Amino acid sequence: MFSKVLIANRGEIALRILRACKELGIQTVAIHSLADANAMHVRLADESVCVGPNAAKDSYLNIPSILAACQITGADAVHPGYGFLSENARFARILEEHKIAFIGPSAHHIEIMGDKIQAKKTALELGIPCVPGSAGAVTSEAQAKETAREIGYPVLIKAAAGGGGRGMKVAKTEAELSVAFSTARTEAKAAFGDDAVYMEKYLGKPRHIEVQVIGDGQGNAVHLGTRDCSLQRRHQKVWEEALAPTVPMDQQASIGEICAAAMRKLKYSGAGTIEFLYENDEFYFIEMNTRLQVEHPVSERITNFDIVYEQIRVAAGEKLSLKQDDVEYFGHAIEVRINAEDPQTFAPSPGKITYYHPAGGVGVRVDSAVYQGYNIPPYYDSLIGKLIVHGRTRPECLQRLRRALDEFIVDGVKTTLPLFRRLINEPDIQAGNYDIHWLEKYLEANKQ
Ligand code: MV4
Repeated sequence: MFSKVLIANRGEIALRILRACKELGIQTVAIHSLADANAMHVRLADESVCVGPNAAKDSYLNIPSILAACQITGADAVHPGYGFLSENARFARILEEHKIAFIGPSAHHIEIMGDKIQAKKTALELGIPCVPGSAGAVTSEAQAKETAREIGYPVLIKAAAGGGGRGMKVAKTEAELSVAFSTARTEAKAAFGDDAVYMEKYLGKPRHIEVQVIGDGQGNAVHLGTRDCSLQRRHQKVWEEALAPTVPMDQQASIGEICAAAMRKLKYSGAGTIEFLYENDEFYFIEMNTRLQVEHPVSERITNFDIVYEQIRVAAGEKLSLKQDDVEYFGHAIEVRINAEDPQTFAPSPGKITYYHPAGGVGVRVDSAVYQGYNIPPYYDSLIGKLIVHGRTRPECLQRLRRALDEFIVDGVKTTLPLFRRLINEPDIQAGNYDIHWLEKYLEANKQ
């Protein structure tokens, strides 16, 4: 096992990783920017190193500086958390070359899944169902037209280097294809420095459902069930549930097993998430994320399994501690993301938290790194905490969420808490009846 882990992240996820390290008896090193000198992750770690100024590109993304921090402190592993360097194959490779473990998949697996065309080819070969589309890159307008005729309109043109929703263009008819194709390529080039695009059938009202997996790189892998993350705004998730509320149990088991079997074949190491669109009772692979995700706690809650603890174990070369038969589901869990944002406009609301009273009690978990008196800096994302609630059933979980939202107080900055207090009363939310467009339509219809 590692003796010292450097946590290359900040905020609630840095704390989450710190807690797992402490339970494993591992020493911790926090890194931080100038702005984060007083942050909770710095206070709770055994050691800390300032790696640069406020901007993330100069601190949390500063590879030479982070590498120096590893060497100064003698850390033998790095946990990247999510965002920042978590899916940077070059960083994983540099650590490897310096005999420092990257707590995550191999640079090779990060690379395969980072290229969305290669990821889809890999998924198809592994027997994962995909959205009908082009066999690979589409390089000419003529080829785009031919592909669209095969799969049928509407079609979606996606950037190979994209993901997370950037650089997508819909064409509803052949008349729209030429403009969609050329703008998709131009935007892909501008955003990612790579104009490679591919095509898919456009699904009009899917849910976003993903499967949590974890492997040990030795051919063992399990899945920990599904999450429905359809409630999002501008590709930022705001509410996540496990298991996905509308998928029948036999289909939950079959899509999960397909994913776990694929990870065994790949000899995948670490935590991962396989993302699907779910429409007309069918799963269609879109992307794979080769990292721990923000919403991992809902899967932890329903399986009683510590994903971060296991990430560290497998990165240290240990075998996966459980088999698929050991994975059981207990009740229902929901996470809501508490952002320091205006609940109507979503404009960031940095500043000092003048009063902080988190919810508590049975079935409630709060993952947050803020405290009363903490000054939220304006330089990073606006997530200040996650409220995770559990119930034996979904209705019980919703009732507990309502109770927890009533208890939660954050004063001094605007937060998304009032949005959740409204959402919980919506019949569609109560019925689990929502797709990826539901929230944006709701916000548009309920502007004040
Ligand atoms: C799609 C799609 C419809 N049809 N692919 C957006 C983010 C990226 N991960 C994939 N995305 C989509 N791909 C096909 N073939 C609709 C989306 C999409 C979306 C997906 C998941 C969650 C929210 C979304 C919001 C808008 C569009």
